[in-house]
Amino acid sequence: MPMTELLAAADITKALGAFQAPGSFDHKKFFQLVGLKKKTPEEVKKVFKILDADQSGYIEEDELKSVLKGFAPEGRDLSDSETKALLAAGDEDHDGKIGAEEFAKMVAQA
Ligand SMILES: [Ca+2]
Repeated sequence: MPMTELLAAADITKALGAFQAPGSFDHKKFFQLVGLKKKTPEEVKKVFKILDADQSGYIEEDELKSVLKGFAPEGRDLSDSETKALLAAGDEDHDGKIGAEEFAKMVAQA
């Protein structure tokens, strides 16, 4: 499923544009700008499944690094420090990856 079936293309463009500067990524503001906050738990789960590119059931570190590309192909890669910060923000059970429930919590707390 393309991300634009779940989120408005204009919101994705706006959210990606807000964090173009390296090191500027803020997942809370991003989730708000991209419209995720307003989505139902079912829709948030569908977004999670798109970001879980290899369908492993988790968003691993390499998928986090390219998480913005999951929203649109022109999204930039996160820097290593942005990737680590994002993982640390969501990885409650410290298994080094983000599960669906952890992702839903990140969105809810944004
Ligand atoms: Ca995965």
